[in-house]
Amino acid sequence: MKRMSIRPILIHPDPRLKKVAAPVPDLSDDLRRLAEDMLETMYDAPGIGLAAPQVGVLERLIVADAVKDPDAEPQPMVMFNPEIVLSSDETNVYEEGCLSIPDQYAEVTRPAEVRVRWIDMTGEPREAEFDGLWATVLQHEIDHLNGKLFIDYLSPMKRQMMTRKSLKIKRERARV
Ligand code: K2U
Ligand code: ZN
Repeated sequence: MKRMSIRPILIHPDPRLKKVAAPVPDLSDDLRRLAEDMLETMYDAPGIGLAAPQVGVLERLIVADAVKDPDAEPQPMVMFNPEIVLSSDETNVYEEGCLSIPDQYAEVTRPAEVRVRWIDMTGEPREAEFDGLWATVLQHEIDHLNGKLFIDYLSPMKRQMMTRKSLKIKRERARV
């Protein structure tokens, strides 16, 4: 059985990060392998979330593990075709980062609680409510499936500054 592999993460600006990802028609072993690779890539980064477009796959699949306590059991979450079906009026502010916009953080305000519907790894439909960091991460990842980045919530000035810095990092990493 081929072991899982860590996949390269696309760095902003990249047109693939701005596209709307296609719904997953139905589960396959390839999609399950992709989800496993995304979890391994996320933990390796390290990160607490990752969306398929970030590894160049324009399909509606996200993974997350928003358990920040290093001693706690990891809680890997895999969601195919996730949808937010309800979000609270109350909001939360969190200093977000993004593995596709390295080393830059900014405060983003989002609904504090969301109810999400998705298909899980076994192909079963699921529905649950999330609050706290889980709510933030899942909204951030689902935004990725719609070509939206956390910097899109910032002022044009701030967004431009962070894009320029990300481009600089991207070019440095591209040089051998
Ligand atoms: O790029 C991503 O989607 C991974 C994001 C997940 C995230 C979403 C919302 C708020 C924080 C993080 C991060 O880059 S993972 C790295 C990280 C971990 C904890 C806190 C901030 C950033
Ligand atoms: Zn991100």
